[in-house]
Amino acid sequence: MTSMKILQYPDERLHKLATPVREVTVEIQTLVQDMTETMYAAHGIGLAATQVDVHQCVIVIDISDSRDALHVFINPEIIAASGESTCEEGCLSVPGVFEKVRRAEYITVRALNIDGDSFVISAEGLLAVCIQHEMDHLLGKVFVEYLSRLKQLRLKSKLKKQQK
Ligand code: K1U
Ligand code: ZN
Repeated sequence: MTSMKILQYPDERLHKLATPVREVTVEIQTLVQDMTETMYAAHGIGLAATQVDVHQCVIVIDISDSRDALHVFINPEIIAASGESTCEEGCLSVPGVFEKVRRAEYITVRALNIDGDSFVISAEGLLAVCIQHEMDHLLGKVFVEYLSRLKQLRLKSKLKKQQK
């Protein structure tokens, strides 16, 4: 089993922009497997490649209690979005911090699966929230950046002290 190291906010590498995957190779499939194992080992419901310092557009998500309903999104694109909902979010890169974030309620996403085939999925609820949260990671954005400047500053200094 390969568990990868998850970058911790405010690590600058969390702000790198991920590049699209050109071809779903064996290396990408191995990355998906390692990310999945890392997400399960950390008890998360999602993980973006950015969080393991790989800056390619790859996401894994499993919101099921049984941990057997894996979604893999390679080069995800939101092709439709509607509504608004606010949900409390957490992040494996910002442990112990939970904050409400407003996002689209319904989304439709196009992506490649682990075999490199294109698929489209409509999502709502926690799955929609998680996809948007992970897609933000690919853009170098961490959910705490939705908070006020003051809250972000306080959080950064608290986490920097904890990491020393
Ligand atoms: O670090 C991550 O990107 C994964 C993150 C995904 C996420 C959780 C909740 C809302 C949006 C995105 C986590 O898995 S955080 C840990 C967790 O298991 C969890 C936290 C809050 C609610 C449900 C699960
Ligand atoms: Zn996160």
